[in-house]
Amino acid sequence: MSRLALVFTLLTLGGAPVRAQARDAVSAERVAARRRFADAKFGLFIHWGVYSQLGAGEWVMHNRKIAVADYESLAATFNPTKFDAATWVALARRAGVRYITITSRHHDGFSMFKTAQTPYNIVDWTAFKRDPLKELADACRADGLKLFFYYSQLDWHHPDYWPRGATAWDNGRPDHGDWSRYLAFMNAQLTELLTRYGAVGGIWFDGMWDKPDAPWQLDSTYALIHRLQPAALIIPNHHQQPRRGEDVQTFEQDLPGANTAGFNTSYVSGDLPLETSLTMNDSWGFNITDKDFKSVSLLVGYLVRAAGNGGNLLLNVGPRPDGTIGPEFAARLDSLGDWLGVYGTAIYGTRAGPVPPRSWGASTRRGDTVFVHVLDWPDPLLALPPLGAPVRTAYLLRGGAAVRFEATAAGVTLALPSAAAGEPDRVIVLVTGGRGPS
Ligand code: H79
Repeated sequence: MSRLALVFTLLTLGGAPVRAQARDAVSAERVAARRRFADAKFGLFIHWGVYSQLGAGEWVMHNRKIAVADYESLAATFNPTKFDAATWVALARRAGVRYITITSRHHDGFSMFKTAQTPYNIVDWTAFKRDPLKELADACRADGLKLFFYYSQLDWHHPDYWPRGATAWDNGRPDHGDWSRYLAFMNAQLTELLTRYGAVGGIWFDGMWDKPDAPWQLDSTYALIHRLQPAALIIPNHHQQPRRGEDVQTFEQDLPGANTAGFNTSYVSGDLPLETSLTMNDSWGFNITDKDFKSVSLLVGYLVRAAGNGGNLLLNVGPRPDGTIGPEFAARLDSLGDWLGVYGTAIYGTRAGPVPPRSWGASTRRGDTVFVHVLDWPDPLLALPPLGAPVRTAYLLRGGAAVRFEATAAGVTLALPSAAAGEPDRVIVLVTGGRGPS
């Protein structure tokens, strides 16, 4: 009996319920891919599709109760002649993201890639005739960026998405359909995405919350994905506790464990990588009237607090229908890249630090090096709880000036230098371990 089989047997012999994850035999490739994902810390989310043309977000078909036939006409006019994958990848690089996650098919059901499963795709349905996901996959590979595909399980267009879920409306579809054919359609599309675009980072599922109790047969879909690409991660945005076969726990518009959005779970996985997805304004898909853009310091705060919670930040842009990314998005991404150029060592490759996230900031760590991120603290002294290891030296990340500190049994007090103008995060580097300061 292999060691794995023995563990299985021991776990199940007692008859006690075993947590799903304990039964999940995770391949070495996925374990390594999860570690690389957690190291990456910062990704770029891209919501782009037929809906971008109406400039009212990716839910416009639902919100305006657009009939399938009318949306099909809209889809036929999608022609993003200014799309250039290399330009997007160059922006992503400047921003300092380590991966891109792009909508391959959103709830509107339109495939943004060449697919043999339906003519309702960008190559066969539009005058554009190009496959932007192929171009993006090639550009990402050339630049060493990982590419993930967002894939909606919910579909407002496909006749076999039946019975319909919570977001259904009378949009002209027949009142019948074949669910098993829908599952086969999805599995066939996923097979295309995992065999025609080289090695992908993984699949980011969304929309299962429309019919949480439907027979999704996730086990077989997940097994298919793991078989086709053993290092591809499954990132489900179902707002529930992670299930067997899944690799990352997501939080939509919230930091791990928080639920300001109203649909996240307070459960936080202790062993899976975490990811917070966040809009830069208030919309995922291009929204021409939404100018409610977050400031650069607020975005830095999200990146720092996500990392301090042990998670990644997946920050969204909604490109215009012509394929360009608006200046509000680009300027913020450039600024974040500039910030990471100085402070990135306190983010990339880190894990949650010894001080739990606080209202003043967060801590990250890499090995014996602890990074204290002071985002919002007006006083000259900052008291930390015990760090679990003596502090050998303390210095400011920017410039390297020594930081005075005092360690007692009750914790470590730092004497903070004042923040430079426009500095959203004062990062104090604590080198810990050994026998402590002499
Ligand atoms: O792609 C972006 C959004 O379009 C998609 N996820 C991000 C990344 C998303 N949209 N909405 N949601 C996720 C959550 C929606 C929840 C609700 Fe409902 C839809 C609340 C009310 C309508 C689910 C379905 C709960 C009730 C009905």
